[in-house]
Amino acid sequence: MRICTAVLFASATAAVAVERTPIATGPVSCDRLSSMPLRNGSVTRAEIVAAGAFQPTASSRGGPPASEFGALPAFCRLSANLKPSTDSDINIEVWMPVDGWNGKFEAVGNGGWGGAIAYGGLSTALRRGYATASTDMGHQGSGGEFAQGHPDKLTDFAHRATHELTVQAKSVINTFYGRPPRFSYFEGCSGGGRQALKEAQKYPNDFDGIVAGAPAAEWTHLTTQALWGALATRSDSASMIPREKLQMLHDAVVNACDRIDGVTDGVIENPTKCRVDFGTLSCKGADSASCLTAAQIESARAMLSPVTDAKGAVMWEGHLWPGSEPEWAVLGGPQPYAPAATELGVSVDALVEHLGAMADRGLLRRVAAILFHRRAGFSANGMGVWQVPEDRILDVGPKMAAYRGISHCYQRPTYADWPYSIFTMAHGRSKEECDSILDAIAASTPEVQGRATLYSSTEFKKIRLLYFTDDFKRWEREHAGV
Ligand SMILES: [Ca+2]
Repeated sequence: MRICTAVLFASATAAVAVERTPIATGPVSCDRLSSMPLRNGSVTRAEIVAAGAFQPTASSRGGPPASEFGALPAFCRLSANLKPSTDSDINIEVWMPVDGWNGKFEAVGNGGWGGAIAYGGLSTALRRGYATASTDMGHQGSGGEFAQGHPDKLTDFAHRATHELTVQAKSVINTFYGRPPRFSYFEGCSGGGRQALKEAQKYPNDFDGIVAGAPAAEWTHLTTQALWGALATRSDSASMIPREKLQMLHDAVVNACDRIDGVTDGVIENPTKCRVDFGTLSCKGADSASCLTAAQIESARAMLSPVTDAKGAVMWEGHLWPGSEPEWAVLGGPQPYAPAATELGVSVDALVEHLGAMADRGLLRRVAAILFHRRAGFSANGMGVWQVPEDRILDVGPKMAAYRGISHCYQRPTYADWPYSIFTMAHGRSKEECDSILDAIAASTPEVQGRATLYSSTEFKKIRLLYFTDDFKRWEREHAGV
C-alpha cells in the first residue's frame, strides 16, 4: 500500500544488447495475428473485443470497477505464452485500439509478486489511446511460493518477463498497425516501480520514458524492513499502536515539521529534514487516545528507524519517513483475518483470495464487524407503527425506510383492532432520540392517519443466528423438518 509518486527516468542510451528494430510489414487483421510467429512463444488468442464488451476475470479483482471496463473502446486483444527458458511460463496480453491509436505504446507494471495480468493498467492505457501490454510475470497467484526451486521463474519475475513482454508487444503492434510505435513507455507502481527501475537498469533501449512510482526495490532489504516494523509493533499487545492513534501521531508530526519547508500547508515537503520526538506524546496519566504509552513510543521510534543488527550496526537505511504514520497499520497494525486464517490452516493471503472469489460468485455479501451497539451507547430502540392508507403504503414505506436511524422497516397485515400497517425500528442513545427520529418521519409523511411507538420492556433474547453450525443443523432436524 505504497503511495505512488511518479518519477520520470529518461531511458539511458548505454551500450547493451539492442533489440532489432521491428520492420514494418503492413497492417494485419486482428484474427490473423493468431498465426503470427513469436520468438520463444506462441499466440493463444487474437480477437476483436467490441466496445464495452470486455469482461474482467477474477484475477482482475482489486482493479477498476466493471463500469470502467464497460467504457473501453473496441480493441484487438492478443494473448500469448512465452517460454524464454524451459521452465518459463509467461503469459502476456497486448491490447490495441481498433480506432484512434495515438501511435504510442505503454507497457504497464504489476504490484507485489504480480501473478496476474494487470487488467486495470491495460484499461487505463487503452482508454487514453495507447497500444498497451501486461504480463503475469511468469507465474499465477499473488504469493512468492512459485520461486522455490525454480530459479528461471524467479528470473522471469525479476526482469525477464517484463523485457520479453516489451519485445513481443512491440512486434505485435508493428504487425497489427503496419508501423512501430512512435514512442514506448513503461509505467508501474510499487512492484511495478521495481519493474520500471529494472528495465531502466538492464534494458535501457526498451523504452523512451519510464514512470517508476514508489518503486519497491531491493526486495530482500525492503521485506526485512517490513518485518522490522511488524516485530516492533507486534512483539506483544502493549507494543501495538492502536489504529485510532495513527492520525493523532500524524497530526503531531505534521505540526512539528510542516513549516520546515517554509510553507504551512499540511505537507512535509522534505521528510528527511523532519526530526520527531515521540517522547513528547508520552501519556502523563492513564493511556488515552491523545497520548502514547512507553511501549507505544518505542514502537513508533522503531517504525522510523533503520534496520540494525544485534550490535546496533545499520543493515539497511531504507525505512519509513515522518509523515507515513496514517499507513502504519499496513505493516504494524492488527491483522483482522489472521485468527480465522490460523484456525483454517491457510495463509491470510489465501483466505482473503478465497473470500474475494466467494464475493465474485455472489456467495458472500460482505465481511462485517458487529458492534455491540448497546455498549457503544445506542441502548434505546422504539418500534414506530404507522397507520397508512393501503394505496399509499408502497410510496410511504421506502420513504420511512430511508431514514438513517431506522434499521428495519416492514409492512405487516392489519386487523380490525390493529390499523398499523408499516413498522419502523428506530435506534438511538435514549428514548428521546428515538422519539425525535419517529417524529421527523411523522412530520414528513402527511399520509399517516395514526401512529404509536412500542418500546421494549424486557429483553429475553437478542442474538444473530449462527447458520450451518452442528448445533443449528441438529436443531433444524428436530424442529424445522430439514
Ligand atoms: Ca509544508
